[in-house]
Amino acid sequence: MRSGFVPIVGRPNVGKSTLTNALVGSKISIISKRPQTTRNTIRGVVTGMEEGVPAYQLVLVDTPGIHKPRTELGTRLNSLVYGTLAEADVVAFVIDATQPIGPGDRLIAERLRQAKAETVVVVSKTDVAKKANVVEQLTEAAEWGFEAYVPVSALQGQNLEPLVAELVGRLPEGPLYFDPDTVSDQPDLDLAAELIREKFLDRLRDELPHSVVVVVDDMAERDDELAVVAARVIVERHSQRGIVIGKGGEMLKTVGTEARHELESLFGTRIHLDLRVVVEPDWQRRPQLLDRLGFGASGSRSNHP
Ligand SMILES: Nc1nc2c(ncn2[C@@H]2O[C@H](COP(=O)(O)OP(=O)(O)OP(=O)(O)O)[C@@H](O)[C@H]2O)c(=O)[nH]1
Ligand SMILES: [Mg+2]
Repeated sequence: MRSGFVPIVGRPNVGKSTLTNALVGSKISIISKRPQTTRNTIRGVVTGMEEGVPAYQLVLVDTPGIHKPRTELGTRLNSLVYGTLAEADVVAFVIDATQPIGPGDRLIAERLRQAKAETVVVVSKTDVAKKANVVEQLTEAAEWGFEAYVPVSALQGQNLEPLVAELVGRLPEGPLYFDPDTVSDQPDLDLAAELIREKFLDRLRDELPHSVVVVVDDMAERDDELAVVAARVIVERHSQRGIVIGKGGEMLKTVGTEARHELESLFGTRIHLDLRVVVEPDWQRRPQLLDRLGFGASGSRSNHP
């Protein structure tokens, strides 16, 4: 059978995580309208079956958007992405049909050429882009000379089959890396932390979303019907703590309720969500603290290294 690793790379906000979830058919990676949402490499597994037997296995690797870093965290995230190219069998390079191709895209294209990775360019968000713009993007991107170009709408699930065919066709012969029923190798605690962070991203403004990191310290079943999830919401400054908690605790309550509902449907049990807001001054810039939060200088991130 054909199998292999497929990093999904591109600028922030182009729709990499939405595409990963659409291909996997399950929400394994969080989404927001803000750039720099994803902060980890998240593996999503797509196993194609034929007559009850695995015919191929794509191990997709959702990655953080490659950007000009302003903090130590940003630098680490970019190198995390470039690190995934070393284990890539094929790369899916996502560009956004609603935005002109810019220097950020060209830089990534250049890095992919240097890495000599077989690359399929994905033009995303075709549901909202004008047809003429999609054609323009395809024509301009074609100058990069990569292996294939596929327009898709991840949100509406359009044209995903041709994309899968292009990726699978370029995989080498290989083993079944994951059980066919597996959709992701992400630990439950990490997924829970991300889902909580997603709810903050929806509600917070300006630079604040970038200042928040969530760590789930414990998830314990109290009985058959209730699990207790204890999470720390870490911010960079005392003033931010106030905003995250909100007037009379309103913000924390709203976000907590939204997160709880999603965790309950994910884990199929009632959840008691215990959120604590903690200040770790300038955590995005402090190497040792980043290590402790699981953003290692290299390798994949885990809240529980
Ligand atoms: N209309 C439309 N919107 C999309 C599509 N794919 C993604 N989006 C939107 O684009 C925004 C960014 O999507 P993400 O999937 O979080 O983008 P990303 O590339 O993973 O972003 P980072 O993790 O920040 O690098 C969200 O508001 C999505 O709803 C699509 O196919 N159509
Ligand atoms: Mg993402």
